Amino acid sequence: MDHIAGRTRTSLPGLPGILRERAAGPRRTAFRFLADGTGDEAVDWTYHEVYEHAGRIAADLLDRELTGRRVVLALDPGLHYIAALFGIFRAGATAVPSFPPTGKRAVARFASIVVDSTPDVIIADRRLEGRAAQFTAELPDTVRPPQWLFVDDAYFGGPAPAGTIPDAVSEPALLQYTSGSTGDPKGIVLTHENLVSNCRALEANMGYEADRVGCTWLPPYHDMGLMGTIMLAVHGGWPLVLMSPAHFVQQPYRWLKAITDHKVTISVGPNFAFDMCTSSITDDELETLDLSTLRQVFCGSEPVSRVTLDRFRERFGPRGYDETSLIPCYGLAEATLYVSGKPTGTPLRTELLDKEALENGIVRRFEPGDAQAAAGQDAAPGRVAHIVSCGTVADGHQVTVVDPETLLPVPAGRVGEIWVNGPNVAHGYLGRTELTAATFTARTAGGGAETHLRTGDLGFLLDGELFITGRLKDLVVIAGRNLYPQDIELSVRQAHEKVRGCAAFSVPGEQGEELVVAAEYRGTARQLAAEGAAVLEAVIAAVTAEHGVRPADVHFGPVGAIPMTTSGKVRRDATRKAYVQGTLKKLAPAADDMPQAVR
Ligand code: 649
Repeated sequence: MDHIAGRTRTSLPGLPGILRERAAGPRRTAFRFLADGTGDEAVDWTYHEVYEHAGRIAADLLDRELTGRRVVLALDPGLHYIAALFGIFRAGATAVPSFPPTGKRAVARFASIVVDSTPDVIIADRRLEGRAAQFTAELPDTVRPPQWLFVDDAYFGGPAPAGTIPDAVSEPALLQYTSGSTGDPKGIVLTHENLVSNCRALEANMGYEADRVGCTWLPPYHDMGLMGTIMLAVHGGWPLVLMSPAHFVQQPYRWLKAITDHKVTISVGPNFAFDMCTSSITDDELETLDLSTLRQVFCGSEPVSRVTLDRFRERFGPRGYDETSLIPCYGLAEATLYVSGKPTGTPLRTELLDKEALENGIVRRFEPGDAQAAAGQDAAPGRVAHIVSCGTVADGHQVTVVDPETLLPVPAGRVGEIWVNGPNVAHGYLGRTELTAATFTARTAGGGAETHLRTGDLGFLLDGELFITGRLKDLVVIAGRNLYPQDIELSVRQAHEKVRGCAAFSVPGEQGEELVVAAEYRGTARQLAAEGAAVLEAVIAAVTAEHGVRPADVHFGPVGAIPMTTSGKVRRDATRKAYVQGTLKKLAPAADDMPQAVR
């Protein structure tokens, strides 16, 4: 039993306790940060160093009497981030993982997190010192101005704090902001029990391996980069190689090179990361890669595409990548992170389903023997849906698939909303009683006392495996058909090479809901004026042919016009709102595009 802040706890020791134990053991590398994205500027920290550095932060926070208060983490990804995180835990405060407020979008989002979480302290890099006062001044009057704690290498390298620093543990441990909307921030309250239970559920999937080494470039302020990598590595006691998301995005090769160089056995990325590798890594770079050490590669956070995985395997199979290591997985921050994943060592499973039936919520295999189905998605784009299994539900958890209207569990073979029950489910959103009750403690109609998390995701269970088909809120319902926007968006992107991002959604029209497609055009307004008719025609033809619905409008905007979450997901609801309000960026002739004479 731990004795914490005057209370007796019978619960698990928690991650701070686990770090303390590892710090007291033999000096082993906990984290290796690739400061420039390559092996040239690698910095290693042992568990002991992490613990000592966390102690400095904790001492500072304790001086300010912050036990039980909230502390926003506004550092860049890296070792200082991890030290500060565990320092906040050690001081018995609640960590609010965030990012440095630099750049217009980041400042707005950061401010919304600060306003909602009302922290006492913000921990930032000393380079931000000059800008802090102005940031504080621009906060609304209703917010008590936070204090700032600036840190850098000198801070962490300075003299050890005087006296002993207690190991406190707060409840809650962490406030996780969803990556969605700036205008409506929602802070998910996570306890130390949630964090540990998530690690245990993942470990049950992963199994034990003596020589495990992890690698991540994911942002540490998202559930997948924080609970999925940093905390999991501390919990499991294996080393983690880190680089910043920016270094990955600039050159995806660095991710696979780090896997090669450090003999990485476990890594993770959203679907888009696999596409980025396949399309950007050159033949010469390919020659330098050895992916044969990989035994677990998690792929989650957005729909897992069969096409993406096939292309990745074709490109990297010859470099030792074995597709059995790929683990499609599903989860969400409201469930700390992990809900389901393919069991380690089993083959990938993809179901070829009748698309029309799926639109009506029915799971029916596309008839085998049909030559088109055998030839794959491209041969029968309008009729087959290739859905990759997200594996089995996490140990100790239950998934119930529920009809979102009647709130009754759906019969087998039907699509419904995914409801989750188990210890990974968080306690709610900070300060949002009604939304918390509706989201975190839902009950099925006529069911027992059991409460569930409503995920807002659609999917089905088949042979005990979970398949995700889309998001309830994003579903485009036209003339009684349920269209999945991501399918329409794929057709739009493939319709013309100049189309980049896009969002499909519906708006009320004279005869019911109408389909609207917003697309980012890779070119100038003048180019669009010249070839616009052809692009428009290609988009309309593709959507009509492949989905049987003609878009009522196709909106073209510049690259960057479509709102995205900080983790790279299309924000269809926000796109629709902007479209309806007329604020969605449109490609209009810019001064540069005008002929010289009229400028
Ligand atoms: C989902 C997180 C799931 C998310 C990840 C397990 C080093 C390397 C690896 C390692 C350790 C060290 O997106 C992640 C589990 C990682 C283990 C790594 O181990 N959270 S979110 O709150 O930002 O968004 C949730 C929403 O994303 C969508 C759903 O709409 C969900 O509500 N989503 C998916 N959509 C379709 N298919 C999927 N597989 C989806 N997963 C999430």
